[in-house]
Order: sequence, then structure tokens, then C-alpha cells
Amino acid sequence: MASPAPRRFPDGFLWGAATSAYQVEGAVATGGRGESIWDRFAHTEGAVDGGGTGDVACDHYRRWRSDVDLMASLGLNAYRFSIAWPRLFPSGAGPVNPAGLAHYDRLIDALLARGIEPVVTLYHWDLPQALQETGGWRDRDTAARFAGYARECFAAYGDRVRTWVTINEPWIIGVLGHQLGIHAPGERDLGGSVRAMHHLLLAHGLAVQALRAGGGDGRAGVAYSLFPHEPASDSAADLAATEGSDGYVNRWFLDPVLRGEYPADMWRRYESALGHPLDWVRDGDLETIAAGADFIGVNYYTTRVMRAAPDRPPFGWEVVPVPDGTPVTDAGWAIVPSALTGLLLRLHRDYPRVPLLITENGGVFDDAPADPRRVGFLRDHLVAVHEAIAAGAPVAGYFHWSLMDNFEWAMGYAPRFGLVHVDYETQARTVKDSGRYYADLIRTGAVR
Ligand code: IFM
Repeated sequence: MASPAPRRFPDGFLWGAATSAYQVEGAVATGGRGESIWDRFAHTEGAVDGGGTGDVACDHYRRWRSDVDLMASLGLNAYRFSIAWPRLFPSGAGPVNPAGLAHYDRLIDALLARGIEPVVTLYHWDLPQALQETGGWRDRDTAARFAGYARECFAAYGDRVRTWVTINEPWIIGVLGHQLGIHAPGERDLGGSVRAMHHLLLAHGLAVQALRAGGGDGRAGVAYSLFPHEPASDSAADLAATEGSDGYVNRWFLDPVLRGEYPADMWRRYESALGHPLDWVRDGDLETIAAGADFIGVNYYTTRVMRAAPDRPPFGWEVVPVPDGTPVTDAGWAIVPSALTGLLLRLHRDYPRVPLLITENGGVFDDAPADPRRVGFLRDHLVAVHEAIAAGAPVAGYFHWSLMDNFEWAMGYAPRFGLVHVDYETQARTVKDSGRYYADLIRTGAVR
């Protein structure tokens, strides 16, 4: 059978892979780094499967030179990584720590020297613990602190970094960290979570204002964890549950940044679940949040199939378990590449003219170095991205999650997401078949 015709991606497409500081850096007590909420949380008994912490992780803080060589050998033209806020501001505020500043300075220069564009995330969950002690994201002042930290990054690196992701996955931070307590800071309070999520969006807006005030040509966006939704049936109740959950997961974050308003249906739902107004939202906040975004960062992993569950708090709906026989990753997440096409086209329709960047996409597959399932996952998702581009969606790049196996938060080190295998005993890196497949694809600029 003839192989399918190559689907070519636009010139200038960013072919990248992503990581985040706490998941790969290790060296948590080196170079004057302060404690983060993830250090504190991971060291809490029972918080992380297998008792893992980010103390060593992939030792990327020390091995960054050879890791940049590895990226170059794969032909990546972009690398998305995050700056650890507690490396720059060990106690959240005060003078910047020169050793922390110098570390990312060298990394950025090394990337650029290899023709790899640095795409820098400012907040990928490692809040300085000192700021948690003054209320963390529940405290409005944390948004102002974030803006100060962002300003410092723009001043130090803005001559070389063009693309900034302000906040990674505000919904996950709110839900897992503040509502369900399974991520740092381990809080369980619905109101606290809604409040924290508002301050995260405010932090984004303040950072965008700071970036614009600096006068450079940098662009900024939020990386959202977006879940396409489907109803379990055509019943009115399941359709309402699906629309409601889409408000909870997706629209609550997209609408304020891109339209300057919270979705009214979800606002009512939160007020009724909490029994009081969302009085932490102050006059002028939405104007700040709607300072906007130069792109939408799309983190896509799987879908949510929803059904009504009237007795289920807080909103009377639930996610339907993945049916037997559905293709899943080793984390049990359904593999649905076509939903990525739909998601990109929906974003293009609902928030027109905003460029889209796939800031994360990947799956847990334990096989290595031969990992045919990840090769298939990568191919099928890139075909899905190509279909969206062909239908008019302005997708500017794709970042695979992840460059290498790393610390998967509360799930510890067992789930492996990498294009590159990491032996955590020796820190040896081995490129998986998926890494080689991705390198070939980048070389040709096309997927078959
Ligand atoms: O590892 C995480 C990443 O930190 C944020 N997005 C989802 C990934 C996989 O769970």
C-alpha cells in the first residue's frame, strides 16, 4: 500500500519539546534557590506516590549543557522550560538572586547558539514557600509579587526571549492544589480555589501589562489545560452537564483573558455552590486580566465525557469512566487525537485571530527505548494538528510533553512522558524511538 502523502507544516513552525523546573532541575538547595511549595508538599508523608521528590529529578540544573546538545541532536527549533521563581527570589521578594539569574541567562544563550528558540514559562507551580506563608495564591498580593518577578525576567532576558507563557494551567492549580488537595499547597477549599484562580488570572494580566510597558516585541499567553467535552448521551441533563463542565474547565479561563468577562453561567454556579458573592473580584480586575494574550497556549491530553449526577457535589455532574476497549495511555487517559482538531477549530471560532501554540501534548507510555505507542500517539496528534491548520486554525507550533521522563507531581517517577528515557539511578539519557521519529519529522517538516 502506498504511504500517505506528506502533510507539510507551515514555514517557521515551532517544533519543540517542553519541561518545567521542578520536574527536571533537581539541585533544590544549589545556587541560593529558596524553598518552593512543591519542595514542602513533596516532602510531606504520603503526598507523592512512591515518596518521590524533585530534589534530584533529572539533574537538568547541572546537565543543561548536554541536554541542550541532546535537543540540538533531535533538531528541535524551540524548547519550552520554566524559570523557578524561588531561584530568582528565594523568599518571594527582596533583591534578585544573581546566581539564579545567571543560570537561565546561560541556558538561553546556549539554546540560541544552537538555533533553538527559548519559550519561557514564568509559573509552572513552584511558588516560593515564603509567599505561601502569607496566603499564597489566595492572597491578592501574590499577583503583584508575580508581576515584580515577571518584570525582572523581562528586563534580564527580554532581549533574547520572544515568547513567554505567564501561567501554566490555572485550572489544574486551582482544582488539584486548592480544591482537592492532591497537589501543592494541598488545600481543600472550593472558595479558596476560585479565589486563587482569580489571582492567577490577575497575575497574568499584570505581567502582560508589564511586558507591554517594557516596549519590547515579546509576546505572552497563558498555557491552559483544555479538555474537549462530550455528553454521555443526548439527554437534556447530560447536555447541560457537558456545557456546565466546559464552563468550569475551559471557558472560566479563556473568556476573562480573551473577552474580558467571566462566563455568567459558571459565575452563578460558583456563587450558588459557595453561598456568597465572588467578592474578591474587584472593579477593574477584568480590564487588567483582559490586557489579553498574544497566543493561546493549548495543553491537550484527553477529553471529558460528562453525565448529570444530581447528588454529586459541588455541581451535580461527573466524568464518565473511560469505557473498556478505548485506546488509553498507561495513565488510563483516553487517546483521542481527533478531539484536538475540534478543539483547535473551536478556539479559532470562539476567539478569532489569536494564534494558537500547542504548549503541551503527550502521553504516559512505559516502553523504552522502543516505544511504538508514543510514535503512534505523536503521529496521530500531529495529523490532527495539521487538519486543523488546513481548516484555517492559526497554529504556530507544537511542544511535545515531555523532552524527557521526569517527576510527574503526585504520581512521582513511575509515569514516563519523555521522548528521551532517563535512568534515574545514573541520569543516563537514551533517545527513544519516538525521539528519533520526531527528529525525522522535524527534518522533513511534514507528517505522513
Ligand atoms: O507533567 C504535567 C505538566 O507539568 C503540566 N501538564 C500536564 C503534564 C502531564 O500530566
